[in-house]
Amino acid sequence: MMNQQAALSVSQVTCEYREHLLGADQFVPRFGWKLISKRRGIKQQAYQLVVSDAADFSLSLWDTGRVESDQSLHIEYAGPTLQSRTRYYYRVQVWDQEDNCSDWSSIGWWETAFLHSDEWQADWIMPMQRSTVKQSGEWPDSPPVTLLRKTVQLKGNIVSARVYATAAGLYDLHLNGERVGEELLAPGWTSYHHRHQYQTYDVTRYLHAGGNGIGIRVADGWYSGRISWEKGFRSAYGAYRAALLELHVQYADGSEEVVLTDETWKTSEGPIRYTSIYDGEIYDARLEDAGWSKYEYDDSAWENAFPIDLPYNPLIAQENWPVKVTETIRPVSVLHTPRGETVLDMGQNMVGRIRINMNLDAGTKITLYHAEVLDREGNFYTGNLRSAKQLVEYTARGKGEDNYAPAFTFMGFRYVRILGLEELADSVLIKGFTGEVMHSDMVQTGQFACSDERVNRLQQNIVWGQRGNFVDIPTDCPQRDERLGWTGDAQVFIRTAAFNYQVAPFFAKWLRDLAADQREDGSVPFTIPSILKWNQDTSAAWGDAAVICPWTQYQCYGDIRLLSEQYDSMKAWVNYIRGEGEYEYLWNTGHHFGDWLALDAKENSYVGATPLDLIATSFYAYSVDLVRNAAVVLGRTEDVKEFSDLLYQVRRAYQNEFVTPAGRLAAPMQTAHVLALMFGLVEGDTKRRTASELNRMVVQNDYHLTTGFVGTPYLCFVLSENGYHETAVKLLLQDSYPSWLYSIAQGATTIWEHWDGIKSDGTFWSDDMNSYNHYAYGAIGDWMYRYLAGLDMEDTDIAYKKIRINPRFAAGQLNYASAKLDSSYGIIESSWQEDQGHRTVRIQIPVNTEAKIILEGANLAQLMESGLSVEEVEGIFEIISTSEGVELRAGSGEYEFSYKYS
Ligand code: RAM
Repeated sequence: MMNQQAALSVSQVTCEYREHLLGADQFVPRFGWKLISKRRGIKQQAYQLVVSDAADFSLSLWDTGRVESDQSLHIEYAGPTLQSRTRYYYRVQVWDQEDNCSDWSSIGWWETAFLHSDEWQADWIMPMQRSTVKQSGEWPDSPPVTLLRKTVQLKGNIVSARVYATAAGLYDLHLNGERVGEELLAPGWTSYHHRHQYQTYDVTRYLHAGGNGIGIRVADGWYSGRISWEKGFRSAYGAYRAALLELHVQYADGSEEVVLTDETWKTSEGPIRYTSIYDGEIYDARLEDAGWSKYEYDDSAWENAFPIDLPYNPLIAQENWPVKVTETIRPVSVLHTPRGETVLDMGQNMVGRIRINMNLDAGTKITLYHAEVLDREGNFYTGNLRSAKQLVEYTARGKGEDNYAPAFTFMGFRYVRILGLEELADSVLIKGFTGEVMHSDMVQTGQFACSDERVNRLQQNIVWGQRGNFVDIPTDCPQRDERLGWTGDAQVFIRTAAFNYQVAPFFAKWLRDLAADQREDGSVPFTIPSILKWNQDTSAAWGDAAVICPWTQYQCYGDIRLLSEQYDSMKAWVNYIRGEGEYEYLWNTGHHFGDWLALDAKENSYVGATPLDLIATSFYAYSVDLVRNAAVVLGRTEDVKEFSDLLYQVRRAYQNEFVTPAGRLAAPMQTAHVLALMFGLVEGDTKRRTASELNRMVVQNDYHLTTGFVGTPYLCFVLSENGYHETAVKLLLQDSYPSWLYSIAQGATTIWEHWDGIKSDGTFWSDDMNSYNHYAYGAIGDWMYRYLAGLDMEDTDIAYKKIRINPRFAAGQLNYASAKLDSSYGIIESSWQEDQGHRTVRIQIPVNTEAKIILEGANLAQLMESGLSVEEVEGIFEIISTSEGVELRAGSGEYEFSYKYS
């Protein structure tokens, strides 16, 4: 039964979302795979998964045998107990419904690190002297970056070597004069006292028999550096820097050698004189010695490091994709501003750093300032950075050896003002500087395009906003003295994020930090990891991230384990709300951000006009609803009952309080109407009235929105869902202020925090809070994929196993839209085109899934698929004519429908 001309094959295998995973600490990792076939209607009927600790599978550790199941995601390892520091290989073969068998998949592997934190043998070490070097009056205190080194003699034949390392601060690893790996900003930002990541490096190729040198550089970073806008606030986790490292070397004879951080390590300072997340880096290349991590380097003037008593139990293996340079960008031009500044234009508001690669004279001093926008006159503008300096001061080494990029910081910028090289020709400047884009190295999964180029630019801006703000945690902004994991922003954007990129490990890590930082009473801090000093910082629609994010992850990736891990945190949030209001079912107390930055806010206020208790109670209902759904999934029968009752009560309380007896929503704001419709708080006639009233408000406002952070993400959804799709599309295509396309017309290359970040006269919103890279309003992306292009799943489904393709055409406004998603099962596509009353809809459905396809305006008699009448076509197994068009059910495969529409 083998090899039906590749009828069915496994295109990708994963363990915990990666094909190869170095440094895992799950006791029970989970496997998944994607299948492809040229034939239609293919499903998996059975699988066989084999795990071995031998690359050739000569001995299998765990062999499931043939399992009759269509499950191809999250299959839990159930073999013998896994060992630490061991590589395991896995592969799978599958059978389809006709019992055709695939070949074995390619071989994936994962390698465990320390499965138990008490396996760590190394000491945490820190530099003895914390000399404080002040560079100039304006820099906050922070000593130069610490260097730590150690030499070791290794014996003969090395077959493999691993480093396990982390730092209290940020670190990078150097062996024998080379920087190891591409990870940046390691160990990442977590709630360090509870969960502190370490990294695993395969260092086999860096080592040799004989003398070897190991080096670690340690900076303050989020751990002990300046963080938050609160004046003078630093050392959120501790006023020290420390490193922890183990090198494990395996020899061919089976023996092992281990090198540990301890008091025999030496410490000194290097060329990085100052570094900070917000402020940038000061680097004196004349102090560089490439040999500092080599064996033969003379460290006799260095001091001994000292052990520091830090705990091991928070240590966890890296969970998220590491931050890396994912793209390099060349400047598009050099500008000479009216004020006489020399400014590089990168052509894109990007996040990362600038690399200098030039022939400079020794001692030449360059200063680079980074800014997002130019002012009305075309001058360089940094007012919106507030106290963040994001600058680089570089002193050249000379001799043609200047090649530098800051190591422990990142900047949000499009423009770079250069001081110190004014005499150089523009062409030399353009060649000498490169932008390095940095973010968590997630896999891109989504693509959206349509017939309006402005909307395509919007989609790109959303993607750039995601890249720039997914720097290990979901930040609000990447440039000013904030860059914090604001919960509200994350929850509004998560579903869009999960279209554009694979974000499962990214949000899993962040949600565990959320649970770790959640307070005893269940309240959720404003930002995660939590470092702001306010005690009572929680708000409706922000704290709800505790519920919305795990639920969305479950929907998008079917990650039931994460849902179950987060369940207590979800429940605790809802129970917190329950105890907060003056009355159990209404949340009418406390501080809230409300419909943040909405345009109906009072003069000089950021808080929109929609009543705070209405927003709080709406999200209360929504979160209860989702916790109840989670309880159903997790089989918590008692909770299902409890939360169903609670939901009923909260909805009733909402209606009593906010809906008039005649059925009108009392709060006349767009956002109030949006939430009522989105969260199912109104029904029947009241619902119809609410929708038509919302439509009226938008139309009367000449198709402009007034919504802020809370109402905007759902505005187009509720219009499309309630019979006003045309209005939703008009809102999207609106380009006068306020609108999504207004910023595009102003030349934006990322999403702005304010609808009027730059006003039509070219002036700015005030300096005090004005980011040009804030992804919240990018949440419209979700609607673009699901409604405009029509790529969605059934409401009750998870991970796109039951796909729903339902393009909402936009006659006269758009004649083409297309979305693709590389889902957990494989590529889904929904693309449509309209031409003179004729529609073509191109669809791709992955193996082992099926789709409901809704073709509005189609007439069965004329509906064709790839030139055949749909009734004759393979793969389609149900056809229903409805008053709106035709509904079909189809299995996997590629389809091209065409019809004249009415
Ligand atoms: C701002 C942040 C963020 C928002 C909070 C309430 O400081 O930038 O976007 O969530 O305020």
